[in-house]
Amino acid sequence: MTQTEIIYDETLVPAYTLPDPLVGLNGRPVTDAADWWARRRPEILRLFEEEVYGRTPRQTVSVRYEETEHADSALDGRAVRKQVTLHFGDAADGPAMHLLLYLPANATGPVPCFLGLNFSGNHTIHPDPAIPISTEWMRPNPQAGIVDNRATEASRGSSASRWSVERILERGYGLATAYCGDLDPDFDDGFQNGVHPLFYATGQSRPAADEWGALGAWAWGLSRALDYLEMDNAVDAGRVAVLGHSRLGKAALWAGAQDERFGLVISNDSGCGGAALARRRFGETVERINTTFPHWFCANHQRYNGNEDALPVDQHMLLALVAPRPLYVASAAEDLWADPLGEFLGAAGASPVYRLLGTDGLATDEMPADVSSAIHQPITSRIGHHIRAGGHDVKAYDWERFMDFADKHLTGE
Ligand code: GTR
Repeated sequence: MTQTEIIYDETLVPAYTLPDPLVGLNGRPVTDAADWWARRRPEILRLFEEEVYGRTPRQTVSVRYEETEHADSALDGRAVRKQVTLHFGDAADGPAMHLLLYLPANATGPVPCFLGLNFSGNHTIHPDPAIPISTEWMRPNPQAGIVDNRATEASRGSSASRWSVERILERGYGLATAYCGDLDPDFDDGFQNGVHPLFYATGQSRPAADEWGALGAWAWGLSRALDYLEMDNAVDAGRVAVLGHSRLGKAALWAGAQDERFGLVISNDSGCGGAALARRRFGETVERINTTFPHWFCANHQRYNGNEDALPVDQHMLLALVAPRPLYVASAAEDLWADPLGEFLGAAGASPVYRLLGTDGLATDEMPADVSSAIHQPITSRIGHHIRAGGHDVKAYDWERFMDFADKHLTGE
């Protein structure tokens, strides 16, 4: 049924029953960890592939790594900066992802790293003049210096408030980032640009109904960035936290669910198609997201427009795919479009799988009476969570909590 009104009132959330992550499609309960790994986890992963994000191609493409820049003393001596381009496929003008890497200059060994895609080019995350302005297609954003879908010099540093670069370095972490549009520009072009065409079979011109969309391509790119980090001796690739905000939080979760090499997975305000339960239909709904962004999910996902109860999964099961690795779900109190409570309940719903696998999951199942009563009270069990005051954004507060959580669960410091 089409829902025209957006629900922003808890009393209007319809009654729903979540699929149980610990009961198979055939009704058989998961008895132990071995049963989870052998049977239920692959089943849930397949359901997300076929019904939600689309299948990531199993085949590989050739990747050529080109270090385009390296400075041992960047950011006033605080950082080592590296810029590496990953060229995908054999064509000279094929898709390429430009990875920017900052590492603490005073590191005495390989460092743990945060890895996340950015919305508008590497040059927006910091005013550092050594970062080239991205030449890729950008979504319109005149205030941020995007003109005719291209970045201008005015966009340099425009999202610096979302990346606590100096603090990350100070706390002993590296940061790696790339522009999501390097992998797939964020508009619906029938998947002619970006990395999708690299994988088309002969005669194929767009992904099949159960094949990946833009979120899938972004998640794939995060794994390719990790391939690079694994080869860089200055990085402790066993301790890479994949993270993202909003649509890129959805991509980070999908990457972390599929690729078990990620040591920690962090979602910031990821909302619908991210950490928030779809069945609540609070804020953004499946139909709304599939209509505004028809290229994000696979075509099969459209079946669930106004029909969330028919989904064989819900987003708590995406989070459960990260288990038993540490997972952090961050929300913002005023970001009702992303359904903060639905994100909390997604985290809580993943908890039984964490417990089955011998960890504590989310330390509370208690739903906050209302979002505002839970502001700035981070939970730091194996599934971590906080609700920040304010709206849809990434703030210094979020980064400090991510690093506290990484200190506890990723680096053990
Ligand atoms: C919104 C979209 C959300 C979220 C957000 C963002 O327009 O409806 O799902 O992804 O964009 O990425 O900032």
